[in-house]
Amino acid sequence: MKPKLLYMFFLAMLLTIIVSGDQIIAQPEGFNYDEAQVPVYTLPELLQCTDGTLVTDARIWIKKRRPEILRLFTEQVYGKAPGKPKNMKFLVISTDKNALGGAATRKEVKVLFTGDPAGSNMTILLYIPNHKKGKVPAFVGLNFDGNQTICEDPGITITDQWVANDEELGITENRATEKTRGTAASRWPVQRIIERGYAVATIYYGDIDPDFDDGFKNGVHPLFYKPGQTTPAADEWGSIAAWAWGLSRAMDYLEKDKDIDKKHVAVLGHSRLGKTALWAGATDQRFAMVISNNSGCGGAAISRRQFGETVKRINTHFPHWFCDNFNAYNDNESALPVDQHMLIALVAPRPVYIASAENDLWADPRGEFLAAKFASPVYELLGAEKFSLQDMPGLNQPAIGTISYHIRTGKHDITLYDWERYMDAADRFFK
Ligand code: GTR
Repeated sequence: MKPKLLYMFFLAMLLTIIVSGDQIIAQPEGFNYDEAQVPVYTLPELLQCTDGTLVTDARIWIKKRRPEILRLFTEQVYGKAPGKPKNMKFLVISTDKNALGGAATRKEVKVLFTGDPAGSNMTILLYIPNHKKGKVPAFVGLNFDGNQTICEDPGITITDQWVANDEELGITENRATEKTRGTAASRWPVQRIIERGYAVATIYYGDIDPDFDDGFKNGVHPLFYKPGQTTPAADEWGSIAAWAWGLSRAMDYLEKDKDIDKKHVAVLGHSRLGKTALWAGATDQRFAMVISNNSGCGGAAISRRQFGETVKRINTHFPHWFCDNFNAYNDNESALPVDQHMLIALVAPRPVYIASAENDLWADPRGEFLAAKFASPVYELLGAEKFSLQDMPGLNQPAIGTISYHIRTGKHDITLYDWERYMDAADRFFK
């Protein structure tokens, strides 16, 4: 081999090792990643009520089966959440009409859950395109590390809530620093969203409930305890339901904002926040479109497949995410009265977008695809367009419809590619 060829050969080998190494890190060991090892399973009947009634028309779905499925997910999986707090108030804490070099108006709105400015609250960061006249459609989703991470914009208030320590970002005392500005910008292509004519709203999920298991002492749970209660009951909300509740409170605000077209607000989220977006969309029908980005186990993936992350692993690793009743299904998925295609069906007939990533085996891309496909009968029953795919599409070949799906190349993440597709779908349904 010529030296140049030899060099290129070694470079290629090195890259293969790095790429496969990335995959090993991303997919914990000791779990099934082999399609041939997926157990034979039977999904609960989507269109048959628990009492045997067949769901033969839209009325039976709306009046009987949908509420039943919603109740089963509530009591067995995510937990019951309260409604809108009586004394909640919104406080606009900053406005900049000339943000992003004049392209957008930036607002920050504090949601005071009890009305008390010193009490529990979350901050909505909102960008509205300046080039559009009248009300605009919007995307809303939670972020992982604070509003200041989504964009370099120095005007964004840095969260003062608990954040996870991160050596690289210099976070040691669970407090965010200046250094974190813009660190999640690749996940939030704000300029591009604005350019395409959409508003975007986001909230740090730790404002609603910090993401660690503290027995529900912090976050919003204690605001709603009955006298003497110290922890949610077995069928009451875990953190995912609390985060979804926060998204509904953001919707309470967006409905009132004169710049937002409240009939066209899409809720989206990545990973655990994708699970959250699906649950928010299921429980709150004001969300006109629901987007699940790599949501996996407890999100869009079929639990019974036990491919990648399992119910037991998620419940033991993240004991605060779901309600305690969900533990009964550890190593016992077949006993679940629901599976995740039924969660997607709760969104019907509103547009839903399920997205996977090629290397994200932990989230079971095929299980996410199948859940989208198996939700289709409800869309058809309600007179909406049926899912256009029989089999999984090729990489980067999006199928945009009332039920949309894509699997892109790359790892577990939310990227510009994903956002462009979500906006393509929104262009179709919101314009
Ligand atoms: C993982 C978890 C997944 C997913 C992910 C994330 O550790 O197992 O269910 O939610 O975290 O949210 O990034």
